[in-house]
Amino acid sequence: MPLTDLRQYIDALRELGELQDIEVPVALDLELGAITRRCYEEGAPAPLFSAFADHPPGFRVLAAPAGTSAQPGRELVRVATSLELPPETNGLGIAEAIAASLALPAVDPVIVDDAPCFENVAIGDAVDLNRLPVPLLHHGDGGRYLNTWGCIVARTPDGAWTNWSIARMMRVDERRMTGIVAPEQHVGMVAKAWADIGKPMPFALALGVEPSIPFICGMPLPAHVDEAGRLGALMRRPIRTVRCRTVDLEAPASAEILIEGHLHLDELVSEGPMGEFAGYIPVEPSMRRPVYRVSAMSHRHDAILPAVVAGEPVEENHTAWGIPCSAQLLHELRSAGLPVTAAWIPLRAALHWLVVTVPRDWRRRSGVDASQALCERIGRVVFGCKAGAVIPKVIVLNDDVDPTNLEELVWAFATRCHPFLGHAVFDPVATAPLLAYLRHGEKVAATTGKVVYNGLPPDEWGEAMPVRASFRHGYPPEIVDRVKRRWAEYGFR
Ligand SMILES: Cc1cc2nc3c(=O)[nH]c(=O)nc-3n(C[C@H](O)[C@H](O)[C@H](O)COP(=O)(O)O)c2cc1C
Ligand SMILES: [Mn+2]
Repeated sequence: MPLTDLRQYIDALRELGELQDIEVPVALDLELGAITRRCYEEGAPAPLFSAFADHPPGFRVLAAPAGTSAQPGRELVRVATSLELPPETNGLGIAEAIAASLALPAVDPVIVDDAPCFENVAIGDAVDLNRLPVPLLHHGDGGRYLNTWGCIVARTPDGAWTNWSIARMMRVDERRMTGIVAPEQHVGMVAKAWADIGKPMPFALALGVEPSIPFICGMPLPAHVDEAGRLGALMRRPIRTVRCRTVDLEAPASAEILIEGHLHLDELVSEGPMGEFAGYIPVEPSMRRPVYRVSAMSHRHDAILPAVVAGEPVEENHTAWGIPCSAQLLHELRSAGLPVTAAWIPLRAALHWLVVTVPRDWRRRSGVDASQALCERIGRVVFGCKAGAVIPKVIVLNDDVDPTNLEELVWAFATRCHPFLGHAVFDPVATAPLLAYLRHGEKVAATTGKVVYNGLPPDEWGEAMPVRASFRHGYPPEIVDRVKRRWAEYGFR
């Protein structure tokens, strides 16, 4: 069943035991954020808040829309459901499905005549962002964040490229917002193209859209690729869009709330800090960031604002940015002719690690004969593409290791990496400035040192590998079967 709006997704979550309706009034001031953090950390269902102790009625908030679940075997059920995959699909399965769609032709969106968000429309001076239930998410945030999960639509002045992406936005006052507009991100590139012709950038912010959209907004596709067409290919149907009222853009027609206006790169106000994907509220105080001036706000009756409370893994940065990022890197590595079994950003590594696994016969398949040379090639591909801009550390392992299994990963990294032989070091190399440990000068220069840890067997072993001394790997199948069969007979329960 296609899930073409947020309300259908909420119903699907409720049926899967992944939704908690919260009817008692909850404070927008920190209480909502604290509840949501606890949900992430315990794998509890996504909270749907319908009343606020410190805000008038009329709106709801859905938080943790793509958090992980404590249900056994269903850790990523919210992600899988958002992408209309079976609820048990694991991380590698989700990444493979996204990567496979990159080989398909784009399916462009269709423009529909009307959308539910136009049930209530305010234009110009009538706009009041304070009507929305905008929470104070973390104790220490520099403001209230209106956008943590919305789709920002931006189009180049020549009309050739329409980008959809996620970047946080803080409410400033009734008709202004501010947020991160990084020059290396596509919204920053499009805004620069408008600034070059002396104009502010028209934008639309679609909040509370159909559940698949945030996953394409978080995906680091190459520049000049329209996210909407890629999502159409992934979902095997065109995404519905609708014309905005005050800017020449189309936005996802499923939006609960639609905000339109112009981004002024030359008008700066203070923004942040805010709890971030690496797991910290940075020590840097607030920054000067550009202003989004709002010209229209539309919303459905009883509209639902989505909320992500970024921080220690696992939250949506790790699922909706990290998993599509894994998929894009898998695609880039394979397109470069490398024999890669899996490319996976462990959810708990907060996009600071990428694990790449290769089959034992990688020499024959790649034409490369030394493991360090293979690591160098992997590093050139990863660190040379947009998706790898954020990744500082790559771990290369044989594909007997399941990179989604943290116990196996810790053991393999600890026991297979020589402390100083065989790693590929790249220094300096371009970086996204968001990494948690970067020094101030590195953030300003947007360069740092990066590394590919070589966890492959020593070259002198050839294709030989030590036998894994474990129940699962170290015995003939008939012994494993016999032990499993007789387990209760031995007296174990
Ligand atoms: C929940 C969530 C929040 C995000 N917040 C930001 C942000 O504040 N700033 C930013 O530059 N990227 C942020 N990202 C990552 C971008 O969405 C990602 O890099 C994406 O590739 C950007 O789109 P683009 O490739 O079209 O530039 C966030 C991703 C998610 C899923
Ligand atoms: Mn893009």
